[in-house]
Amino acid sequence: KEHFKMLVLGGGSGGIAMSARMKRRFGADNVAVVEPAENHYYQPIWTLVGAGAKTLASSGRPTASVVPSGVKWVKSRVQEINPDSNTVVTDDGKEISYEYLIVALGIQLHYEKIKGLPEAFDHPNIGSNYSIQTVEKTWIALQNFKEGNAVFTFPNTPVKCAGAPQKIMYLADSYLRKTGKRENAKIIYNTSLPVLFGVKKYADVLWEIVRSRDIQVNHRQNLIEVRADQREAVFENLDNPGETNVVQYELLHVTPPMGPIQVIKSSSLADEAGWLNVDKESLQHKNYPNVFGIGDCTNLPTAKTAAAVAAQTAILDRTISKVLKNQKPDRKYDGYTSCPLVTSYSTVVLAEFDYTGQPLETFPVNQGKESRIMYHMKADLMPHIYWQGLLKGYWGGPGPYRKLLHLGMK
Ligand code: FAD
Ligand code: UQ1
Repeated sequence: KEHFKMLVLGGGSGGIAMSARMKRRFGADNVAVVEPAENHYYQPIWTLVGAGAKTLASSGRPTASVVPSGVKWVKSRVQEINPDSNTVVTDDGKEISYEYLIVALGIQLHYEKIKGLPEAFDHPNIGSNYSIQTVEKTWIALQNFKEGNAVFTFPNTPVKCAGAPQKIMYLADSYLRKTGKRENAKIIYNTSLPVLFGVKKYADVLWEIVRSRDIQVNHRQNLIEVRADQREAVFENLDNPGETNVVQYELLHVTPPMGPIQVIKSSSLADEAGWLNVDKESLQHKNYPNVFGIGDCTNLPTAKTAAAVAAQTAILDRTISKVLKNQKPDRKYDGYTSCPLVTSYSTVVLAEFDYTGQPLETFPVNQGKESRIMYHMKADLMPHIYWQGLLKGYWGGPGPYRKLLHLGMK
């Protein structure tokens, strides 16, 4: 049986960033990360991959190249977590024990919960930016589009990057205008939510954009079935259960239902809903003080993004340093999260907010406006910050820069 002082579950954004930080704290020999995937992907760029502005290949690197050197990569899937005995079991039967555990397993995609999926992805007019297998299909569907309805969905579950389901719609609108096909298109956003975006300041801007670009928004519409042969998408009206609406589509972009990771859900680390049950300020587990959580797998009541993960890495690193000294965690996570709302091939509205749902903006300008500079930040600068900063344990979010940039300003 192998033993590590610090064991990290999941080699995604949070898991790799924390592995780098824990290597500095414990020494590489004492740290291991469990991750089955051969490649690590920078998921935020998939919005642009689906719109043909970046390649899928540019979004991935071998996992071996992002696991910090000297840290042990256990190339397996975690199958069981037993926090009462400080052990985990992998799918290939290994048992690993730990002194401290960081859980960074992400969120589960559930395409199969929509009738007709995933088989419908074999048809050339349906795509989804949320998975490696389907993101390039979005771009194919967009290029194939001639006329008719272009339909975009938002499911009836929590999701990661809640802006992404509509970013691809604005890009599609831009693409169809550029290629002269917009007049023959009706763009429809069918969302399960009662709002367009959770923070009023940014929702107001998005509503202006939706109106000026002639996009139809339907609330409380939840995709339940895709009949790919007939090109029909079936939605249920969440305000009137049993009532369904069938929409004919020429292009369909699906944002799948999502939920907690099964291995967490079936362990004693989960809250009633199945998410990892952590303290929202320290990120320490509420019942197991040697267990910590980060990112999409947790029940932190903020929007699930890589930007949130970045801010959480700095807090969690600090929390763990305190726990090691038998002191109380002191720095508190404020719920910082950010969503660069791509509104065309050259503009972004940079939403940033915290637990209170109030804007918490980095730059001393009004970010509630479409901006070209912010598009470059998203498309060209952010990937470098991700690979060279976040994953190496140096980038802990823009908090310190926000304070600098606002010096001397009210
Ligand atoms: P992940 O990075 O998803 O990592 C989870 C890891 O756990 C994966 O590597 C997985 O293989 C592994 N795993 C799962 N189950 C097991 C198991 N049983 N055993 C071992 N390992 C396992 N964020 C932004 O900040 N800005 C954006 O603009 C943005 N846009 C996005 C657009 C799209 C289309 C998508 C899909 C996401 C976007 N995000 C964005 C969200 C961002 O990618 C995630 O919030 C972030 O990656 C979460 O990090 P994580 O470590 O919690 O999970
Ligand atoms: C961020 O820190 C981050 O994580 C690396 C992202 O993920 C891709 C983001 O999209 C954003 C916007 C941030 C926040 C950074 C700045 C400079 C506002």
